[in-house]
Amino acid sequence: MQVFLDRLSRSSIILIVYIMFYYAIKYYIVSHSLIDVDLIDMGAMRESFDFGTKKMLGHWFPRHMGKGLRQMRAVLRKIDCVIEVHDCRIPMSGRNPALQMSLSAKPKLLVFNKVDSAQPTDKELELLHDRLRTEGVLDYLFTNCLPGDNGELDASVSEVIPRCVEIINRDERYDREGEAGIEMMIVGVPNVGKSSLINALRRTHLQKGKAAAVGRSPGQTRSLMYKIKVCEKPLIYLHDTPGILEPKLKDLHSGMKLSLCNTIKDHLVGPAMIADYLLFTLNQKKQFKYMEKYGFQEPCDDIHKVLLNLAIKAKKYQNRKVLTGTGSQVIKIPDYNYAANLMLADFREGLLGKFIIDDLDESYDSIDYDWQ
Ligand SMILES: Nc1nc2c(ncn2[C@@H]2O[C@H](COP(=O)(O)OP(=O)(O)OP(=O)(O)O)[C@@H](O)[C@H]2O)c(=O)[nH]1
Ligand SMILES: [Mg+2]
Repeated sequence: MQVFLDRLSRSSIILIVYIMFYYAIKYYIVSHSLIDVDLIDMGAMRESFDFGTKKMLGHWFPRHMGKGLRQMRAVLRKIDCVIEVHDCRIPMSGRNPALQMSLSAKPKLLVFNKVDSAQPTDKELELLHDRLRTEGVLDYLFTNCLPGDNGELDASVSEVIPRCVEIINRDERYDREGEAGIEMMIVGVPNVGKSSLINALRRTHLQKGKAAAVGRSPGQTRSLMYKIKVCEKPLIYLHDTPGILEPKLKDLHSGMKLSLCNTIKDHLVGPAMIADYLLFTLNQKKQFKYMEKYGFQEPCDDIHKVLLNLAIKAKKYQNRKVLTGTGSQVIKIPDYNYAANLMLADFREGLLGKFIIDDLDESYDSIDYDWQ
């Protein structure tokens, strides 16, 4: 009996060692063959982006946007100047024609915020200037509302109020004798930094703390915030508004660019699809910082390989139930969703390159839009 037990325990140890060895080899082969994915050469880069069967992006026009628009129209009469804020990375596709039309009656300053993430070249500044001039837009500024490492705000913020005052004084309709202060409204698509600009202006001109809530994801400001004081001399109040998207997006490329800049909730388009568009854009724009960031030897234009690589490197897997001949089994597969979200977060933090996404020398048709 003792001999039998000894043999049994010896053979079970051998069996366990064998199984462990088998799985170790299998894991090594699978993980290494996936990590060393064949990253393809530059010749095979995509010329255009295939949206597949996706003809429409998920629309995001929640109730708070409709309410915000109504509130904006209600106070518009009292407003002396509108500050229209845009994400500088998408100076063309990020502009909402519906908003532009509804507020066109008022003097306006266009602010291209997040200039730190766009880092426009002289050539791009020239192209943008020419485009804006053809639209009759001469009043525009670039701002960065994020404090620097020393905690100081960028000098661009202090240009906003003097420029608005100049625009208001130039306007013949301005006659507010006896009124207590100038009232301005800040508008734009979600997440471009409207509330951040208000806080930055308060800090610059009043040395006061934050008055408007700021957040990383779109839809932070959900209803109009009336009369936030931003300057004492002259006395200026700003109305903060919720970001408003067009109910109907202009085209798929504009929609994807808006998604890349986090103005549309990611789940409406899908992180993997946005990550694919990001990869396509990075390669098109020859922004290859991602190679160093993710340890690739060469550029790659295949989102499946990239996401697989990132998920395996981060050891992120998902359990997936599959049916086999002997019943259902749970297997681990690399977590694409985690990898896609990681890529998007890296891009939005500027870790994959800081550049203008729109092609400024490409023809851009501003569309007639019935926003009512
Ligand atoms: N890189 C960079 N990020 C900025 C700048 N201004 C704001 N942000 C960031 O952009 C994000 C959105 O800022 P908010 O001020 O909440 O934007 P918003 O337009 O008010 O957003 P909604 O209220 O959702 O429409 C936050 O994470 C800010 O820190 C900027 O100049 N540069
Ligand atoms: Mg806000």
